[in-house]
Amino acid sequence: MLYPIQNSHRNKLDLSGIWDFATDPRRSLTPEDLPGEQNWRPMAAPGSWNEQYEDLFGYLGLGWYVKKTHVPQSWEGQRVFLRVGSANYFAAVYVNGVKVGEHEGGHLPFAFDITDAINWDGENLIAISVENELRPDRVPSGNMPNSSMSMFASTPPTTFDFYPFAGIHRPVVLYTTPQTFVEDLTVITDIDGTDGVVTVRAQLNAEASGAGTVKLTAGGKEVAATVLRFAGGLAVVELRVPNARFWSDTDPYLYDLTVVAEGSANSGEDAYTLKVGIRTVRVEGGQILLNGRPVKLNGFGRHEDFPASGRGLNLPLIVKDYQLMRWTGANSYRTSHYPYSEEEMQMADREGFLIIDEIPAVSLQMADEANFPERLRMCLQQTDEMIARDKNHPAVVMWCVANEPMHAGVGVGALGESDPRIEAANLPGKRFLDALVARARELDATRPVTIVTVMGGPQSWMEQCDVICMNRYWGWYTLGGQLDVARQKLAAELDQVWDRFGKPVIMTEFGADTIPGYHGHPSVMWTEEYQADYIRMHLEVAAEREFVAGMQVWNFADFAAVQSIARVGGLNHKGVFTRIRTPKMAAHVLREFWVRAAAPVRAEPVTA
Ligand code: GCB
Repeated sequence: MLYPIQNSHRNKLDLSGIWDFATDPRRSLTPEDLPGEQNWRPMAAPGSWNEQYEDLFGYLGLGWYVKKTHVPQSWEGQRVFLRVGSANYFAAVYVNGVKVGEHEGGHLPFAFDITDAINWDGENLIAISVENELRPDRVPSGNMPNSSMSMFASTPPTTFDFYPFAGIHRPVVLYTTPQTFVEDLTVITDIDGTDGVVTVRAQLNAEASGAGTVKLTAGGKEVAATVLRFAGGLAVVELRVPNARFWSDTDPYLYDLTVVAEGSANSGEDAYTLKVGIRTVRVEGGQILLNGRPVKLNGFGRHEDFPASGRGLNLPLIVKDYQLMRWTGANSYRTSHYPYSEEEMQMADREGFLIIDEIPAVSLQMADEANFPERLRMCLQQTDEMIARDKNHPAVVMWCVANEPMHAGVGVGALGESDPRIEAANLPGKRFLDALVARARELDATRPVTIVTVMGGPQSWMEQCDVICMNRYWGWYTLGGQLDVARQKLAAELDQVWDRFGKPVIMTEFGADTIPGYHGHPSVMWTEEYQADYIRMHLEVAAEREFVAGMQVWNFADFAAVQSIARVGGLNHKGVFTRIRTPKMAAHVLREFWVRAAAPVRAEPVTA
């Protein structure tokens, strides 16, 4: 699933813009009748429909997006694909009334070969139907009879704590390739002394043989190159880069890698270029090693979320958010709770952010075994699709295959310590999660794999993880307003987990809801002072423990959640920035720890 690019062998036409949109709650529209007499209204794509119209806020049923486009005649003879960057949750794509494919699951791209459906002499009608119904057998799930979210009495009835935005969330593009083309590239990097070792696996779309080249350049200058010999459509080569400049969070240096597949009798030449960062990631004892050196993942859990655009790709927001994260001194985030846009991942490569990349398996209800087979199928598909999409990003340093799977009888974050007795009772859940961890490892042996666990959940669910990732709310959902006791509980739990597993620990969530502008002395829950104290307490406890390999605050910014007694104005207010990105007091605390503490101490002048 390579990102579509424009070069002299490939073309790309971005169909982002204002589309025609109509709801179809009874599913009565047929693609042959489109556009028809519907009540079409303008709808931006990418963008969630829920925030563009007040009457669509709660609508999760079927909606149709329609757009007409010409396809350049100069493209004739090439293969033409239609690619959707993501659509939540289920999408079907039609070209001139012909169904070209469908896709289940949000947040990941899908593409169909539409060459045979194209009208080269005139306009082409593209229609995409999308629905985001909440169902118990989907991932993530909704409309559960006994969801662990029931304590929030949520509307809509999700099992998770964010708004289930619906629609086309990332660009729809047409792109072309030659008949025989480079369908996939896998780039694996290693370090040998001061040399970089880059292994390239190039896969054609057909079992063709033939020749090609691969070249690595730095600032336009060639640093390594070799020939490719495709056999059965596959070529694997190794490049060596003497005195390589390694990619890291402090020096995110990127090379350009270009693969060329020579043309044949029935196909022109193809070429594909992607950015490559030479780096290694390993886990050793209580440390995560980037290029052999210990690194801490400091930053956030986030959401793709903003007024009006909803979960839709919002490029200025991406730039702004990276700037704000840098300002706090962060070097990392988790793509909670679903893979983020490809543009986000490209920014992470470029800006030097260390990413924990997560599939949409949030709040899997592990007491509900009846729905296991369907959910496992989806989780495996999402793992496959995420790794296929993101495997070449140096920024991605870890795969996460679940966030807070829920064991029987749990309320979100309501519990304290994990009780070892629940482990035996939760073996089916463990088997489910172990299967996901195994799949990620099978697909990519070069990155650590993890699942993010809920407070009070069975610790045995973390056994297979390379890094222990814990969401904990000592001092918020548990022991709210009692930061002194919370500090002791947190410290004790971190030490216990380290004793049991002997692996690096990342706190992937800790946070306190905070109404911006609400102050208190003494600091009480919901005030900016309380959030600042709560975060300071956590960072202090972590600083005393070398095995804590990262602290990711929940959340970077306030975000749209469900309506409930726990979510003021339908927002989760745990952001250190507001939803429109103004800092709360806590953002300054992060700077204190992550910028000032990290600043090099200036040597005092030596005086005689
Ligand atoms: C969690 C979830 C996250 C919620 C958060 C909260 O543990 O992983 O999705 O938003 O707690 O604020 O309750």
